[in-house]
Amino acid sequence: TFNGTWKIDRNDNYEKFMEQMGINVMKRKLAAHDNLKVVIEQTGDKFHVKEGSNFRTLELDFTLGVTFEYSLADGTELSGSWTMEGDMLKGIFMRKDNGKQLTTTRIVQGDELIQSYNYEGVDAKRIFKRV
Ligand code: MYR
Repeated sequence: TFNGTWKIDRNDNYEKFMEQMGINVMKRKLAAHDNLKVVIEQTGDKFHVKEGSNFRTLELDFTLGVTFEYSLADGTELSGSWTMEGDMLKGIFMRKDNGKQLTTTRIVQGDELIQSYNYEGVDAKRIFKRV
């Protein structure tokens, strides 16, 4: 289950990923230590997510398979949806500014939530621990 409070523990190749996203070095340095915390509440195919970081706090709702809008901390707007494949959440999002695709997955392994990202051939992971 994805339900619970998840706090960022470590990143893998996130710096390179952000660079590929076109984020400048100043913002990358800050974002690498954003203290991201995500609270996930799943009820059937509906999710309520609370996100908190050094940059912002926000809450959002989405339903599996239903397109919604999401803005990154730097203002980049995405549109897309999550679906469930087995135990894995798979997200396919499109950047509104350039039409390029960002894919992401979430999976729980033990006491960790692993979120993977791909953008334009660069993969990264952010690994969260259950609080
Ligand atoms: C959520 O389920 O938490 C909201 C929807 C997430 C959409 C995809 C997030 C991609 C984040 C990429 C971070 C990029 C930083 C350069």
